[in-house]
Amino acid sequence: MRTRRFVLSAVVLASLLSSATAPVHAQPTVAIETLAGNVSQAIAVTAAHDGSGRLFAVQQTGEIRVWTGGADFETTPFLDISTILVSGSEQGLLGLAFHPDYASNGFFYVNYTDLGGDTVVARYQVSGDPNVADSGSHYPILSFVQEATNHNGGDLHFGPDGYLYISSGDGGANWDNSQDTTNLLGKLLRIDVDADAFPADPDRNYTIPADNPLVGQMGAAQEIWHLGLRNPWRFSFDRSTGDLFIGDVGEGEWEEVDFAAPNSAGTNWGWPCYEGHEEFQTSGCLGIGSYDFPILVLEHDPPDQNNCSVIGGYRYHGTESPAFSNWYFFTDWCTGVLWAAEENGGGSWTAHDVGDLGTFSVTGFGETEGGELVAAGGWRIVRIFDPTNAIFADGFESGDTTAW
Ligand SMILES: [Ca+2]
Ligand SMILES: [Ca+2]
Ligand SMILES: [Ca+2]
Repeated sequence: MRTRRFVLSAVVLASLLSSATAPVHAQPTVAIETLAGNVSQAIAVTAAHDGSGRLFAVQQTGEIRVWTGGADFETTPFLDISTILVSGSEQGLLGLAFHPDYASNGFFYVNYTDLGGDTVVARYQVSGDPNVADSGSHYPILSFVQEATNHNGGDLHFGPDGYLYISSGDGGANWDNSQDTTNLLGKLLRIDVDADAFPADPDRNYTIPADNPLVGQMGAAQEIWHLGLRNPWRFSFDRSTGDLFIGDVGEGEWEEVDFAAPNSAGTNWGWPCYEGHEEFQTSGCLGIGSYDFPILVLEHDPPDQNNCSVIGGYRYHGTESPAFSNWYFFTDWCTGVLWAAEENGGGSWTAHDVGDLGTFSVTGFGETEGGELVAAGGWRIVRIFDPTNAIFADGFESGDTTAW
């Protein structure tokens, strides 16, 4: 049976969850508008950082759609891999990241659950048409077995160090995977996709960075960068500082946002020993000092708004909404509350309810090339901006868009 011990007092929790503590800066004023529609089951959005200003929406069903600045996404998908994957619930095309040198090499990376339900990270390349990828360019990078359909993680991003980071859930069948350093489940992985250290294996095409924390440890999966995660559905790097934010979806009580400074490796975020700050299943666990704890938590039970699945977002460093600077934006899938959080100093954070994204709507945030905040959900991509400061550039005329 599950045991509980409240590590944090109710007062401390209140300061994390509400405006009980005075903010360092006034909380931002937020407007949310549809940027472009005509997508379907959109779960992620990202830019290629090739100077084109385009956005790419990931449809869970297996298509990547491209937006070139109009009212809608292009009708022809950038890529369609719907025939090689299984989608629905927590499966499908789950993540997309463009190579830091995309403008010159045309490489991008996807994370999906294949027809057997297992996780595949693969590379594709753009075709001669910048708005269409070469569907025949599939090149496997890494794959691993999923024991159940859920808890697949699925996000991927290049870090400021040029390495590819991949979030993986505990697999869904065995919580203990997250503490097991011999497998890739329940981890944040870090690999170098620019070389192949496994020439005899055609399905494994990357190298292990020499400073990964488990390099040289017998039997360990050396791709591991951080561990102890349950289902890190969405994570991001701060484009200015390199700080890492992970939204780790909780089990029954606590949603959490985890934070790591640049280049800190081997952090253990505690699952399944701890859920949020609470003990969960501590049999066989290490001392509490071996684990790191979230900077922000959201509770499932009333009266805290029935949170169910945190959607990790971004710390803003764009130019159109200066009042957003340094605020970290995130939400919860079930409540749709848009939270803006800032560090108070000394590692404590305060989150404020600054907007309403709608219930069961937004499943991923993204940034434009210039660092403006956007989000993906269902049939559209929305932009999130400060209506009192925003510069309506590049066709982002508020009068042309549908209110959220
Ligand atoms: Ca799974
Ligand atoms: Ca190989
Ligand atoms: Ca945790």
